[in-house]
Amino acid sequence: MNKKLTSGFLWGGATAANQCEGAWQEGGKGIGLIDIVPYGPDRMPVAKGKKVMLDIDDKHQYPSHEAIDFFHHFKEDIAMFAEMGFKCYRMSLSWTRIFPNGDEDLPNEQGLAFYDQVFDECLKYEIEPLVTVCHFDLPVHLIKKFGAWKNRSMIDYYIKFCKTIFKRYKNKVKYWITFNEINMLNHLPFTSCGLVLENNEDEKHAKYLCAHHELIASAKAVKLAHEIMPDCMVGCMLAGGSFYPYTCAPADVWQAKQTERGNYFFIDVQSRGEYPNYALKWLEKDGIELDWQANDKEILKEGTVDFIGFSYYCSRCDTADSEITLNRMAANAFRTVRNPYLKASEWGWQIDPLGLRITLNDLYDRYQKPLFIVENGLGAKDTITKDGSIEDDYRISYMKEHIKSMIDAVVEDGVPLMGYTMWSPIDLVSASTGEMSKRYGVIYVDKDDSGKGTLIRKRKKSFYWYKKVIETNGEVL
Ligand code: BGP
Repeated sequence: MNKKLTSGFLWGGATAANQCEGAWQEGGKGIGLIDIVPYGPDRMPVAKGKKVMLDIDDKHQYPSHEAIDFFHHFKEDIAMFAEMGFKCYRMSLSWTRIFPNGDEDLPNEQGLAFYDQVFDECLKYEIEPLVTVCHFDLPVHLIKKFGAWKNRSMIDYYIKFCKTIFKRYKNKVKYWITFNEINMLNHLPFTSCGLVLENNEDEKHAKYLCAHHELIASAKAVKLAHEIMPDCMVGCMLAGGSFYPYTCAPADVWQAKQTERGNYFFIDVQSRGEYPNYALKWLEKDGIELDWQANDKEILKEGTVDFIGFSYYCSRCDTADSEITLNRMAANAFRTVRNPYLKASEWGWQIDPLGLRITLNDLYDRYQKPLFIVENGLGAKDTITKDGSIEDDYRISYMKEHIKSMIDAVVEDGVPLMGYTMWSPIDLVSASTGEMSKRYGVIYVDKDDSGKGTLIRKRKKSFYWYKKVIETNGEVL
């Protein structure tokens, strides 16, 4: 059997503007969502949509303000990606670099020029950019003025942003993603889409409204991208990871299926162009009315995605037994039962390489569209040895097992996979905790949780390992 990945397989890494760029007030940039998400114990409540403070407050430390200062280090960082042989670099654009408040008539030229330089640097090394239009990011001004995605007018601002960047970068970027982990709206509503609940507002209703507007915006963006860039490919992006029933009791199987549907709902719409029946029934049952407009159905149909991008860190487990505790920390903000068969990372995320093969197969069975693993990696604490090296064998082992499983899905199960961009090739600020010490990189960045450090970059042991993996197209792991 052919045990090889195709030669055009897009190996690489993924980052997000809000977690790596820093320079939060340079180049005409406005205040973005992540600039007000605090570090420390207030982060998770805020991330979940509670206790939201929409102004900068000196009591909090905002790690994203400097982050790893990719804004000033991008040439050095991309050169290191190139040294590893990257074929693809997934990154996102900071909305507020381009439209500082979101509702200006004209974009900020300095912001556009910055990304021109970043793309040029990638293309110089023949690294294909894969660009997420919106990765946990939006202008704070739009939250204050309209209540963010609860308001339908967000669609127009988002599309204006899309039109600007599609036209500007049409000769440099072929691969696009409309929203990062769109289903995270259910789990981290503030971080994901700026959802702030007003007094007595029904949370479910508010979330569905945001979802509907994001789905219409996504579909419009796909259509627009195809008009402006006929050869481009546009994907959706799911926080992936299959749901297992905790036992084979039919009630557990049903519960796991229902929870999984809640996860798939978004990409069911983005890839099939219509609301699935189960979601329509849920809305009916909860008495939720969405602001459907005359041509919404047509828009969804015309804007289906070309590929399914997804992140995979862990699998999940669900039960119908209310006596069993569900633990949100065990699975990237998702509520899950601890799976007794799996080990977990230092942050409790359950490690399940075979689960990646299962998820790849589930997704392909469900959608029959090309897939793209756009995030996968291990958050861990690294130590620097006396001789200055970083021996991160745990990270190598995590990635090795997941890549093996990915190759099995491709060569043995026939799943069409466009590429694999690990999260993240370089240490950056953690989205859920705001820590620097939760490191994912194969490149170390000297910066600690209190924001101190030289920002010097260093190759970890995993850097050389991943370089070899790419060089041999996954044959040497
Ligand atoms: C995904 C997000 C990323 C990234 C990653 C790791 O959910 O798309 O932005 O942060 O998870 O999560 P964390 O940084 O919380 O460890």
